Amino acid sequence: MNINLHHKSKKVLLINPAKKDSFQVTRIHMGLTLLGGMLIDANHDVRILDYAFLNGKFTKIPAPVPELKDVISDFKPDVIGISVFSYLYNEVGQMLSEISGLTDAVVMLGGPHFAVFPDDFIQNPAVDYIFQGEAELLLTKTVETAEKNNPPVIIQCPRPEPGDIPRICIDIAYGASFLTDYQIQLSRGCPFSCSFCNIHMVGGRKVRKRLIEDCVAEIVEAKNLHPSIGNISITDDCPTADKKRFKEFLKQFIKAKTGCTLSVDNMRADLIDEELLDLFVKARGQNVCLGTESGCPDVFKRVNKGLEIQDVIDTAGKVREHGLILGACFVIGLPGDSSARHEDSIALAKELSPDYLFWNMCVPWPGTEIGNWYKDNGHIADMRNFSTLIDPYVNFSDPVCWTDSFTKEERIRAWLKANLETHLWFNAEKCMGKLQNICKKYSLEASLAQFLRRLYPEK
Ligand code: B12
Ligand code: SF4
Repeated sequence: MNINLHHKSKKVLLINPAKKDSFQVTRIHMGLTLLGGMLIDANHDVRILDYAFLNGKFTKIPAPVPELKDVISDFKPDVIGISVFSYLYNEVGQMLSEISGLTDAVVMLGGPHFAVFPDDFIQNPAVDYIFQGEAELLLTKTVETAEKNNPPVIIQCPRPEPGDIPRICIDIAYGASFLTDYQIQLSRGCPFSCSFCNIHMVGGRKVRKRLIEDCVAEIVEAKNLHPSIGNISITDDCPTADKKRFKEFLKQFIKAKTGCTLSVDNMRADLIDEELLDLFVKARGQNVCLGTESGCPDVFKRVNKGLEIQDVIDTAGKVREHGLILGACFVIGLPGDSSARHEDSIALAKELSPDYLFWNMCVPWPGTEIGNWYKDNGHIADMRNFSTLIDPYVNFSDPVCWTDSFTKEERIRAWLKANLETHLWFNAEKCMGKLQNICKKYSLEASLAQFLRRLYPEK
């Protein structure tokens, strides 16, 4: 342990806010657990309050979720750090007002939001520091010298090298003893250039590979300390960017006999082969989620994935042959998409018949190829507070981009139709009336009938 004796130990409260929606998070915020662990190593006292995790239905925490005001009055933090997702923009604003009425702790913001909206919150008097990028190399020093600032100090962070990426520390998170799903990154960054992705502004195009031995040792230690962990989630930007290395991880994970299952958030269809799937099954791998994007060949090609729809179909077949859970991730409204072309996506989803599926609404993040395309060819609304998914109770916000040939209303119809026809997403028991009304409004009675036939096959 690297104890810094030159500075007084600080009390640091790290927070991940959440919406009161039905989005379920089973894991504890990666960035906060890394940064918190680093601060602990530097002899500071740290707590993590991850409301996305604590509010999750699957978290099963028996006690009430701690309220921010109680935590602040009990823990009395010197520094409060908040992680900002763009879709939680409003919640962060509200939290900042609440905090300024409760404490004069120094407030720091960081997180993925600042990759796309670097100027946000600069005017907010409750904020003292804003970190842009990965904060590992600069946070400890900033905490140790923290002071109130108006306007906030903007800190542009250099990306850490793999050896500088610390271990995750979950012990300091409220509710950690109820954690069942432990997430880890074996690498950061991705060399590919999908048109909708802003990886060059987040993890970067260079893949920073951590030592496999260190990653496996970290998993083993986490499992020993927290027997409640039953699954390990790999959340790399592109875990199979180096296939050989990922296979090596699988071999070492199998040898480690942790007793945990393994899941991977996303894998490119062209970087999966038989040997990888065999090892994945031996490692108790559960699922493979493929970026299917669009079933229309022209729209798919324009994503720049460098593969064909047929590659996705072939890989999905192999995933099935290995008895694994198949996931698929579509995007509605990519450049070139239209109501008619969306039918190809629905057809592909029906052909693949995955076990789970996401119909994401397109978000033209600034700095991406599609962000530029929408500037020239369409309309862009505010991307803050927007969730790319429709929820099971038919709540959704308006699409944040559209074109004259694929309008906002047509996109909403496409969203509803896809979710009705390709999986059992909507909670009919709780929102049948709402579903009926919206299907009438968008002339989707036939799709609703299809949905109900699959939901109640016996009737
Ligand atoms: C794994 C993952 C998830 C996981 C786990 C997320 C988690 N809570 O840990 C799950 C599946 C739950 C998830 C959910 C969502 N995700 Co997600 N996810 C990712 C992914 C692939 C990796 C995240 C990660 O672990 N990164 C590595 C760690 C180290 O980075 P980090 O957590 O951002 O933290 C670093 C810095 O941001 C900074 N930092 C972060 N917080 C703070 C706070 C302070 C005070 C400071 C100083 C610094 C700091 O320092 C950290 C260390 O380097 C990223 C893509 C990416 N490359 O980041 C998308 C990404 C973060 N997700 C995204 C989105 C949109 C979502 C959802 C909103 C999905 C939706 N419904 O629409 C939800 C929100 C969940 C929530 N409320 O917590 C977007 C966010 C875009 C944005 N501008 O906000 C990203 C960037 C993907 C993308 N390119 O679109 N996600
Ligand atoms: S493979 Fe994934 S991380 Fe890489 S550019 Fe494409 S979407 Fe982004």
